[in-house]
Amino acid sequence: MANQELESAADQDAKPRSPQIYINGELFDKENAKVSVFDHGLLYGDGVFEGMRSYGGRIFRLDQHLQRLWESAKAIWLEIPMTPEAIAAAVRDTLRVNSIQDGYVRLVVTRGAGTLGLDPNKCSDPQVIIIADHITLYPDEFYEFGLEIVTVSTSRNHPAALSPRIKSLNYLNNILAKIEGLQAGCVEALMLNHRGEVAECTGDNIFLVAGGELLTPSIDAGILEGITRGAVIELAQAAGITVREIPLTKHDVYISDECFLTGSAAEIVPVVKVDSRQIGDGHPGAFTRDLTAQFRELTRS
Ligand code: PXG
Repeated sequence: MANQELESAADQDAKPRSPQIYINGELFDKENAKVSVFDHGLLYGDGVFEGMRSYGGRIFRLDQHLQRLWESAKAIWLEIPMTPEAIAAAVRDTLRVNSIQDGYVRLVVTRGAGTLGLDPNKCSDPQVIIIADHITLYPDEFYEFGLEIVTVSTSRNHPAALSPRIKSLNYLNNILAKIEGLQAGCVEALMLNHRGEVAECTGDNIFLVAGGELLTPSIDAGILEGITRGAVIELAQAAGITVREIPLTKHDVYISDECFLTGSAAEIVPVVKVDSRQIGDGHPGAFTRDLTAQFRELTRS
């Protein structure tokens, strides 16, 4: 019924005036898309989300995003009140209604409105929210000339306290690191884990190239298992490049030949300076450029 509503909305008009936001089977103008101030998503960051890219009106690796959403929800005892198939259809319809081909989709599931106490059992209806928007990419020069990043003092959440594999609505860990990065003049920041090893950036996974091999922290370093990360690993392996998921230190980063970040929003972005040290020859390297070209091919095909 919800999807029928969406279908007809999509058919009626290709370009609505106001962006249409999906909440629990209904579409709302952006101005009227609201949730309760008692929603535990707001009060406690109690909920999960996905950030996905669409290319030519299709979500890149939607199945993997939905799987990760369900895994995040399971980890926090949140029951998503729809099937993956129904959410997939709602995501596609929301893109279509908003006439977005190449864009960004934020899929959010909150715990729902409850009382002013932590108890999630007091929350009645989880809110399923889908926002389709145009993506604001990093400026072109970041891709052409590479990024400078810094290691920040905020370490990644200890996996025993809150697993970084959960893509939860509580992003304070990453936001604090992001603020530290911005204060140092960098749009991305490198976070270490509880062991002092390289983990990931605030919204991106990290890769190094050293001795012709591709190196990246493994999931048990306490990182988000990025969808883009997975795609890049597959592309590299298909190209015959050895990929090693191993513990990495800041030192490994400093002496690497190439460094790049991956994420749904950023795709693949080269890094040419870390903590004031030039990486490789200070320009995006050949592995990074090749993998970027292959990733473009994959997403646009
Ligand atoms: N690590 C963290 C902590 C992230 O939040 C990634 C890695 C990369 O994962 P994916 O699956 O996207 O390859 C993320 C994802 C945004 C935005 O609006 C952030 C992400 C994704 C999409 C948009 O800043 N982070």
